[in-house]
Amino acid sequence: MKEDILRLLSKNSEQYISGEEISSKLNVSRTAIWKHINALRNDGYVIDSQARLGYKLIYRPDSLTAEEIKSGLNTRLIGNKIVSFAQVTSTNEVAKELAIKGEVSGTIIISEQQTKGKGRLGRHWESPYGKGIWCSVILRPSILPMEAPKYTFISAVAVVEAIREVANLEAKIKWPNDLIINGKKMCGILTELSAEIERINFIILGIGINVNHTLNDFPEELHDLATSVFLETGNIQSRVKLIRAIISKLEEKNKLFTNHGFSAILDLWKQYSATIGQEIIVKAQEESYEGIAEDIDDLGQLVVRLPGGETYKVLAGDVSIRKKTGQYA
Ligand code: BTX
Repeated sequence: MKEDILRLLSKNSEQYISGEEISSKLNVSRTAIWKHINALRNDGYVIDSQARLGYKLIYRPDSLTAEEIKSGLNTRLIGNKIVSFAQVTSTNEVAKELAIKGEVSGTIIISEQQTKGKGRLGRHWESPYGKGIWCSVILRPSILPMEAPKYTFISAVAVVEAIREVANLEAKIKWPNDLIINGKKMCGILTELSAEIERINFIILGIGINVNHTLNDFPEELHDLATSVFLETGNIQSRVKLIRAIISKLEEKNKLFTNHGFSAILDLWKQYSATIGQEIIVKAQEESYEGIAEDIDDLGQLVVRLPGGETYKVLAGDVSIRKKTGQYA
């Protein structure tokens, strides 16, 4: 109902809309409308009310609520349902619980803060309140489980394009799951899978983006490793605009993948890559390999040209890229 009221207020943003009109359009009592308007005010919306005229929306906050994100969103699959929280342990964990209970494909879980944000391999992901975008998408694609990592690539391409469009910032993709700028991490993607041998039950696409962080919003150990859209552009960004753009791009890239195959995604991924052609060290489980990152194969594996001339394919690992100084970062 809050969403519907907000939609009506937004449509009439130049003028007042009477309680009576809202009441008849949405088929609810005037008292219920008053309650929802107050709830919206508590969420940070400024809504003026005048005795004879009704209500007028004056200001919308940059809050990552389902109502705010949904208004003006035109996607069919991704974000068809959005569940927003002020605080969760990890949006991936909440998404997983909901997916097990049967939540539909395309549902997004988003939170202003995560207390136990997860990176890969049990690492921690810093997710302070109100600064970033911490979200997870439930998907149920008809592909083989071994193809699930392709969704990390689809997401990376979508997020790069959204950041370029909204913030005019050229982030690059570091294989397999980071978006970096000037060598520092701005976004991480964590794709998790529930599957049987031949069938995916669901994929959880976890996306974390540092948006309006100042340096003080990061713990000291991340000062040299992490950055945010604000730190790179000097401008506070609308997180709502950015998440809407990400949702639209995810839908677009998911369609591209379905209709034209993974090679269409890889072509874009390579354009945005910070890894291909670089001297790298890749740590994969117990082993480390040093060489040139030559290509990505059609399963998303990194093809490394080793010093002896032979190539080695890595399915999962952490890459450090050699800088001009000779150091790896
Ligand atoms: P990763 O394992 O590649 O990166 C984790 C590492 O990144 C940490 O060990 C730390 O060094 C560094 N790090 C931690 N927090 C940040 C940060 N905010 N910015 C930059 N660097 C950081 C990357 O894993 C995948 C992260 C996915 C996060 C999303 S948020 C929404 C969803 N829910 C959830 O719990 N995880 C995902």
